[in-house]
Amino acid sequence: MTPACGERPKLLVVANRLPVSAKRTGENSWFLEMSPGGLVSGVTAQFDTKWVGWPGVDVYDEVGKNALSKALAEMKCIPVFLEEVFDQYYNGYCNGILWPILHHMGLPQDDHHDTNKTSQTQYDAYKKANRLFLDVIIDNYEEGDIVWCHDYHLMFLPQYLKEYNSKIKVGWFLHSPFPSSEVYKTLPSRSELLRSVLTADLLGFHTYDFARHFVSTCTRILGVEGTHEGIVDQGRVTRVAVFPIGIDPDRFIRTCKLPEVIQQMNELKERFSGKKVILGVDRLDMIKGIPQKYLGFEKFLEENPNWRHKVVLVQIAVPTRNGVPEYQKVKTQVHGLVGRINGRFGSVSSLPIHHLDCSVNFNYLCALYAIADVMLVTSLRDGMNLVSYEFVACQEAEKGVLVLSEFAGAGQSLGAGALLSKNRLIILGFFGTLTEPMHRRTKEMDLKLNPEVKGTLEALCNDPKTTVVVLSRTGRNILDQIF
Ligand code: GDG
Repeated sequence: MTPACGERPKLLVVANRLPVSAKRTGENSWFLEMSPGGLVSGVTAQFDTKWVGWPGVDVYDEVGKNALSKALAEMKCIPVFLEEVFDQYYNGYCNGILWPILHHMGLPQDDHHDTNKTSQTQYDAYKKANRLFLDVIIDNYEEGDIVWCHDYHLMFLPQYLKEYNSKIKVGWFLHSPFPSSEVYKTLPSRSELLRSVLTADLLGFHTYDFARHFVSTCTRILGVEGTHEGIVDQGRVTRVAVFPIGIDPDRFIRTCKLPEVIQQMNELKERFSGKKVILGVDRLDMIKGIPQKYLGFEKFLEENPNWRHKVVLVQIAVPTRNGVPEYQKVKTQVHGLVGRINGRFGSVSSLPIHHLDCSVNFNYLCALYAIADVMLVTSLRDGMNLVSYEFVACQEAEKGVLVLSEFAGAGQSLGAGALLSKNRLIILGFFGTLTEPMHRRTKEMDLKLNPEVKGTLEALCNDPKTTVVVLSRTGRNILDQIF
């Protein structure tokens, strides 16, 4: 049935991971917690939404699966159980092969041949996982529903959905960058994945550059026509558009006003009294450039002995994808760097780097954002980077500076291009008070942004003490310019 007049359309949001965390508390009981986030709050207001995805835990017994499905149903979530394929699909194909290619890193050395046994097994598991998603959608789909597929985990799903029922409205959104065709074409299954994605009705990307790379890649690899609307193939049009993701700034602003958070801020300020605080918040992923950040910081301390005990870098390095060898390597690498830098420049009473291998709770994260003098985002490549928005939202009382890699999508959304040439000037405002004219200029430039981004930014920029700094490289050669 199509929705009656006045009814909200039904949306099935399909993503690798459901927006919940699930913990088993008994044979047939579960504790569930919804993870709030931009996407969650953004879409639920406009659509009657159901979520389809992996629940984040392996469940092997039917009793457990049924109990979890029932509990999740109350939160409008539908689980896809992926136990049999998870390792090869998620750790293998998604995060070992697709993720590095989408982030311009190319294929890991062993996977350059179609015949490679491991990558073939992973590819088969990927297809199987996409079929498991399809099965769950079929069980829950009602005529007129819109199916919105998310990210590189689900590139075969549009094709499978359309083969099942060509009338289903399908959208696909990519949260990561899309690279140039020169990088993308190293993927053995490049054509199949593109052909599948093109069966969707609408494709979304964070930035214009990613969308443009996608269109030109389709043109070069598949020989289809790219137009200003999207891709035309044998008379059929797949629309390609830019929808930069945002955050819910009010949630951050509200949290920063909670007495508990204000107390945490005071404790942090006291703890770091007399020092400037540089903050990093990233999953411990190669794309986030954490080793590069540490090398840049080391170079700064090396060249500026007078700053050695006056600045601290607090890095929250959230563990992620532990099953993928490349992630284990980067963890070892950053631990080595932290040891070396703290060993070289620390003293009994003061360490330059505070590195945490864990996440912190939301309130504490907001307190850290609020007290930081500098937020250092050094992504080598990043789809958007929400951390940079969140920092700006929390900077109510302070006048910190966001140092943002131009290789994060946020660099474009926040009007990076416009600010780049003023880069040095804004940096000079770092430890001083920002002048009114500079603020006016920042705001004027914000107004040139597209309407979706403008809304978020206007809320973020309410506080005249906050500004955005964008730098052209990854942080390595940045700190000496700041101080
Ligand atoms: C992917 C793309 C794109 C982080 N540490 C803690 C914590 N977080 C939260 C942040 C933020 C989120 O995780 C991270 O989002 P990012 O966008 O910065 O990065 P990815 O995780 O890589 O996300 C990215 C995004 O998808 C959306 O499309 O922007 O480019 O890679 O919300 O707040 N939250 C808590 N404690 C932590 O320690 N509570």
